Formats: sequence, structure tokens, C-alpha cells
Amino acid sequence: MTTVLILAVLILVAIAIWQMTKIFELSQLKAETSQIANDSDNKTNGYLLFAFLIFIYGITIFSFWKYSKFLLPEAASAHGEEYDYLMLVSFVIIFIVQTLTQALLHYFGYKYHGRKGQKALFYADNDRLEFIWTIIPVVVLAGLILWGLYTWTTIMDVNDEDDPIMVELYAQQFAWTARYGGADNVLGDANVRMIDINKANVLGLDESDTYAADDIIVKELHLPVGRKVNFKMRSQDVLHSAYMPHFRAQMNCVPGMITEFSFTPIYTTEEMRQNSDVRDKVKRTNEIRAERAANGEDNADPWEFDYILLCNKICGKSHYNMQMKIVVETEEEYEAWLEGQKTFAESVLKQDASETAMNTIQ
Ligand SMILES: [Cu+2]
Repeated sequence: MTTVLILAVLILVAIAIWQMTKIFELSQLKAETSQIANDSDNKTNGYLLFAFLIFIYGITIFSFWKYSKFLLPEAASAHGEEYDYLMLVSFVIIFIVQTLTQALLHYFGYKYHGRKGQKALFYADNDRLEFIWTIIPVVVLAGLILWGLYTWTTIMDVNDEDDPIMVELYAQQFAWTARYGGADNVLGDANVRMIDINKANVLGLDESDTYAADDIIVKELHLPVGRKVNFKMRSQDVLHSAYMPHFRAQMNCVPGMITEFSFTPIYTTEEMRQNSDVRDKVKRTNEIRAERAANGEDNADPWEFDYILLCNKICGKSHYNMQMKIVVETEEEYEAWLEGQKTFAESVLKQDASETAMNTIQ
């Protein structure tokens, strides 16, 4: 790949030097005229413009056909539908305007190509035309921006209505940890300065805070379908970004501050596995993996779809692998799972108490 790039750069540099030499020759007083474009050259270039136009359209159609399958499946969160619709409308407008303006640009380039004896018309300005091509983009863009702002404020309105579950997402190089508020659904105070590795208090929870005692710390995020979740993000070290693509959610995790995001999952993991786009993707991936397995290569185990939390800020050398599985399930399954998890009091504080007891005996 590098060799191809170097070759491409060398060829482009050579063409640039060649063109500059030509310009230099043309600028000489006693230049010969064989290098000046005549009617036939101009006509050929006009046709080449059409060829380029066909190339642009061709590559657009090819990209739609070949790469549409790499897009994310249907949004799995309540706000995701509105977000996707706004994006779709923006893309449709861009697509139509691009298709029309490129056609006009290349057609005019052809129609008014240079002809011997023909002089370009001097046309200073036209107020009405300028008004039209200013006002249309202004109205369209203002509409998109206002709609976007409205959608943004709705999505970013993190409030306590509808009894949300409180979940903390804790980022560090290079792992995610999630913390639930526990029975009281209140996250206990925490600060990186209170991290105590000896006691496995890895999130720096305030051991004297009663709200912290029932907090549940896990390495796999479980969410009940149809219930609002309020996320609070923290970072231990550098800037990370909590990215949950299937839920159309992303928020920076900034050391020293708490950021927030809120969404309601609308499809369980099982339901999403039945989505036709997801099924196609799993099938394609597993075909590649089966091929790898046949060749004895790594990364060949069959893959099953799961929601995922990724880091979307390049935070260090293992950033690419900073991820956590998300399971969306029914309320009953979620409660059963939560029941099986240890609270902060059961894991860290109890250990602390037994150590104190041991020390007293000794
Ligand atoms: Cu990161």
C-alpha cells in the first residue's frame, strides 16, 4: 500500500513539473502556437466533462449498492428514530442538490466551451438571480438547523421524569465499568482520589457514604427494555467517549467532571438479533469467519450480535479494544440478573470489615 502511495505521489509530482514547464513555455514571447487549445481540443474537453459526470454518478450508485449494508441497523432507542429521520432528510436534500448542480455545472462547461472568434459575455450581476440563490439555501439551512436544535435539546434533556435507572459509566485506559444505584437507585459519591486498589475500591467510591453501600459494580451492562436510563459518565485518566452506536448515543467522558446522557432502549437484544439487517450482517461475518477457520486463521469463532459500548476517542494504544457488552432484556430478566450481583457493601466493605476483625484478633 505504501509503495502504491509513493508511486502515486511521484507520478503526480512529475505531472505537475511537466505542466509547469508547459506554462513557462507558453508564457514566452516567441512561443509556438501548437500548444494552444483549438476548437477540436475544447470540444474533446467538453465531452470529457460528460465522461467525468457519468463517473461521479456511477461511483455514487456503486457506493449505494456496495456499501449500504455497512450502515447501522434500525435505532434501538426511543430518540433514535427522530435522530435517524433528521439525518435521512439532510442526506436526501444534499443528494438531490448535488445531483442537479453537478449535472448543470458539467453541462454548462460543455455548452459554452471555447470556440474561435467567440467572446465571453460580460455580465456583471443580476439582483433577482442572486436573491433566489441566496434565499433558497438560507430557508433550507435555517429549517434544518432549527429542526436539528429542537431534536438536540429534546435528546439532551436529561431529567428525572419517568423513574429512570441511574447508571454510571466509568472509563479508564482501557476498560469500561458500570455502576448501578442499587436498591435506592442513588449513586453513592465517588472520586478518583478515593480509589483504594488494596481494597479493590477501583472506582473510588466514598466508603462512608450510605448511598454507596448498595451500589452494584459490574463489567457487563444490563438494561431493561422500555425503561429510561440516565447515564452519568466519569473518566479516571484521559478523555474517553462513551459510544453506543445502536442506541444513537455518544457522550465524552472527561476527567474531573460528570457528563450525562439519557435514553430508553426499545428492543431487547433477542429482538434485535431478529432484525433483517442484523441477521444479514451476522451471516456475512460468519461466512468470513468460517473461511478463516478453514484456513486455520485467528478470530474465526462464529459471532453473535450484541449491543456494545465502545470508546470513541483515541485514548491510547489499546483504545481499539475498549468495549463493554450491553444486554437489553425484559424487566424480569433484568431484575433476576441484578439480584445475582454483589453490592459494594458485600464485596469491598465486607472485605474491609473482615480485615479489621483479623487485625483485632492478631
Ligand atoms: Cu478510551
